[in-house]
Amino acid sequence: MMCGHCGCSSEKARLSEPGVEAHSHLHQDGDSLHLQQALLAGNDELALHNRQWLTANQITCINLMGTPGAGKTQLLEATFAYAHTQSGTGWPPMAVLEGDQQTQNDARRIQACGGRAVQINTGTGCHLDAQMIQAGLASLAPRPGSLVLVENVGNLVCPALFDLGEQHRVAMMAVTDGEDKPEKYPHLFAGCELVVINKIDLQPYLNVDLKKTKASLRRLNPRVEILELSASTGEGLESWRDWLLTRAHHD
Ligand SMILES: Nc1nc2c(ncn2[C@@H]2O[C@H](COP(=O)(O)OP(=O)(O)OP(=O)(O)O)[C@@H](O)[C@H]2O)c(=O)[nH]1
Ligand SMILES: [Mg+2]
Repeated sequence: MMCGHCGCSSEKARLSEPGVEAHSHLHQDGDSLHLQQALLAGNDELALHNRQWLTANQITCINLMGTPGAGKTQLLEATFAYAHTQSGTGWPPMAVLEGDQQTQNDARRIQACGGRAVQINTGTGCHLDAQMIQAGLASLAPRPGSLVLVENVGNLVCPALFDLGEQHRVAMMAVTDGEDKPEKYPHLFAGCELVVINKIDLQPYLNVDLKKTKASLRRLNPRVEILELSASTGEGLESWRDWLLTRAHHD
């Protein structure tokens, strides 16, 4: 599936070998715009299929997008650890689809926490798409009633364009990313229900002004929820748990 804006092709990327040209940008002429629209429409059709399958199986799917290194995997690790300490108290079965260009690192991190995870490598691709999620779900085979957490490729641009069939979108940034990320990358932050601002344990060492971040978020997305937390220390994790469990299907 080709990215309609930067032109990267994850399909080509998965088949590519070392040394193959990595990233070719489309020219924004009339023909390529047609091509982009067709590709995005193809993605939307598959996303609809995924959503119908998820709903039929009472599975809640959350698309976690954000900056590289924001702490997406660490939040998922912390979520599994938290659920483990509270087993039997409202947590559904959980499983993870991990998206990265290369490496199995993040799936291994989730598995080390006792979680089920499948890694999707996008090669030169900069985002997950509905076709990858369809294949990932087939391999993950989540139980009916599960919560499936998708960690998208760390990137604030292209993941926002691709519907995966998820029911909920979460954007994540860290205090170390700087307060202006929502203004610079508005599409992703405008299109999510929740923004997680991570690494608040580091705030005392930085000059970052989170009031500015939150004001930009509210301008872009007046109904957005904002959670400040530290996936490392566990501060704020109760609110994340509450947010997740409110959205999860219950048997
Ligand atoms: N101080 C602090 N460090 C954190 C926190 N969360 C994550 N980190 C650190 O930030 C680094 C990146 O964390 P990851 O969980 O790998 O980030 P990610 O968003 O999954 O990164 P990519 O998958 O590469 O996009 C690691 O060294 C983590 O230990 C936090 O709340 N506080
Ligand atoms: Mg990660």
